[in-house]
Amino acid sequence: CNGPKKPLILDHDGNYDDILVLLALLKSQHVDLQAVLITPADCELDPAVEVTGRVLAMLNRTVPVVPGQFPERYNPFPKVWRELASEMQQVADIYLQESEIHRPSEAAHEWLESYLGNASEKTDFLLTGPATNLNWALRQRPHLASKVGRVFWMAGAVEVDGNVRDSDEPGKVQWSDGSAEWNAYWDPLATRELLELNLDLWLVPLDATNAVPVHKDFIQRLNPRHQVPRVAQQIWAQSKFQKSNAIYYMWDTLTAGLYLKPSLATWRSMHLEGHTEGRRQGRIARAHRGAARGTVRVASETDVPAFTEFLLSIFNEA
Ligand code: AGV
Ligand code: CA
Repeated sequence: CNGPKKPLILDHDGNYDDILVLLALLKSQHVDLQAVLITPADCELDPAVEVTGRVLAMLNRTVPVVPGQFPERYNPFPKVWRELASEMQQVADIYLQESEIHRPSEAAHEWLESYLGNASEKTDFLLTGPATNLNWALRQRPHLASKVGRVFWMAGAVEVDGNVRDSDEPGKVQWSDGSAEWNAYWDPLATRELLELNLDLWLVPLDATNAVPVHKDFIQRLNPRHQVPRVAQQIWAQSKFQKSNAIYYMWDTLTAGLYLKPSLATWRSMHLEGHTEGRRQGRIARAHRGAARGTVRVASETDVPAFTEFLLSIFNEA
């Protein structure tokens, strides 16, 4: 897609692939990044803000970095995963210069309300963590939905198993039967409410991301002679060979790739709803027929080789 750059807000939650998404968007020619909102979900907030600021500084960008707040009720991510942002900060300490971060004093959802209120055109959203901030802003001021363009969200598991497991943090994940995906599970109410907002929502659930585990050959093809692909290579290597031995997928980078090039996947229209109670909380499921819900586009089959080449071309392009 050529033509004018599109305004975009990234809302991420500081894990490895969230930061990789930021790197990819900054290298893409087609995105005009307005702000980075940070949801304190799969990260510790301050290291996530710091790494984000350094990545922006590396590419000479002054974009607001706006920390979000915790919802009243949420299901915490495992501690070992939340600590990965500080591991990345150690990488940042070696490779990237310290940065002056432009950090507004309002919370992310309040910042977003005034941003959308002042916006003259629509802004797209890429959510690679829970949907708390966008949902809060639009609950507060529903008319601002007219300022929201396409929303791409990595969340949910529709026709496959979820990824919330008791083994993620033994003894702590007591509320899930394993049917939910983590981004949808962290703030189940925001998940339900966002699906009811009738947005132009493009969902990238585990149904699609299960096809893209991180592979060694992909990491090897990043060009270490340039700074951006070198930093990306470091982060991807950490993700693949992390201590916990969990399989790391290209959950968020697939979502960013599909935002930039939707034709890399096939999309199905579905009526979806989010569960908020009991052990199915956070599960995104097909809604009953006739339910008054907006239709959502759901990524189903990705052309994986084409996606891989596309992502490599973004990182390795001079
Ligand atoms: O459920 C996928 C989401 C993505 O946004 N996150 C990681 C990605 O950023 C949660 C998650 C699931 N399994 C994980 C996760 C793991 N093994 N390590 C860290 N985070
Ligand atoms: Ca994420």
